[in-house]
Amino acid sequence: MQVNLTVEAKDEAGYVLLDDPLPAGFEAINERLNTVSYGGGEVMYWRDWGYNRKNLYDDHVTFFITYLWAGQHSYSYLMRATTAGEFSVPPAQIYPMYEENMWGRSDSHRLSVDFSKLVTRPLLSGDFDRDCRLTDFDLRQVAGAWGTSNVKRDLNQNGQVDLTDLSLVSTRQGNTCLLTQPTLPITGSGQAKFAIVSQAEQMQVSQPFTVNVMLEGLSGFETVKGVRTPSSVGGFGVTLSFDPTLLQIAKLTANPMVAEALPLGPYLDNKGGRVAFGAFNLPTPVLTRSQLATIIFVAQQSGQVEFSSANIQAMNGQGQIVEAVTVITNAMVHNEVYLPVIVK
Ligand SMILES: [Ca+2]
Ligand SMILES: [Ca+2]
Repeated sequence: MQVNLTVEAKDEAGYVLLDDPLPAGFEAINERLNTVSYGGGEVMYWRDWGYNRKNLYDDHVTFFITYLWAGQHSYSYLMRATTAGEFSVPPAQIYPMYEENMWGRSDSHRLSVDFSKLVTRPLLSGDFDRDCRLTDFDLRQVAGAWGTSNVKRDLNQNGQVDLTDLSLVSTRQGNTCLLTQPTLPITGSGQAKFAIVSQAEQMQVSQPFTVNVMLEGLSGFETVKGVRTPSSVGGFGVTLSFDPTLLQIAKLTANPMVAEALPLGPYLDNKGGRVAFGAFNLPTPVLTRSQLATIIFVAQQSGQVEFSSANIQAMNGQGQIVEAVTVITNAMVHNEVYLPVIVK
């Protein structure tokens, strides 16, 4: 449930602490969206929330307010019933930390938790650890199952865990099962262009040759905190199929920048002729013509090499799916080497 605290301040005050004890049988829920971060990650300004810091403890919640203007102010947090029963709700207190002549408190009252209400906790799709909120933890559960058909992580039930499932959690991060925050659309505008480039021009049986997976470019815009900003790549997933009688994968090396992000895969399946990999939460910006990974194949016999069903997905910096297009440079393995270029 949401707890709303209303403060009526007759005078302005500095360095104010609002302290609300939790009733026994309740615990506070960290909504994530509503916390203030200092350094690292995105910076929230305290005026956006009306306080500098919200701290959740086992038995109380505090708000620290650097400057409280005269007038009415509202503060809120979420708490969850953990036990059924009848509980007393102790009063909240508010006071400036360095002024003893100002002090305020709320009424105390009683609250009862019905056992039947307690067991019917609402479900939040994608909340894998059942803590009633969608966080980075839940996102990592999907990322860990990327490329598989894990039914529990396949949120849109289309038979595979891919970037769409990641986007479903990512764009709703911060949601709780009690209070749904506004969410972003799962699909964003713009187009990411990838290139699969066979680098070696001389390919011979039994010799390794290199294929580079590159980001060619990205068009479109995304809205970051209400500001229209050129798109950045936040994640991608690539599945390449090849003829395993012609080629075998020797090694896949991800660009260090990609390796820094949350990895998707890689899956190297020489028997099935498939290689799948990707990354999520890429540090931005990923520059145009960035190499995402290098795959070293070894040619098994002569013939036309075709990376037939390249399945590529891309995500912008907001976790939204954007259109992905691929340019593939295929190759021919021969004893006498010859390299045609086919553009898809
Ligand atoms: Ca969760
Ligand atoms: Ca899916």
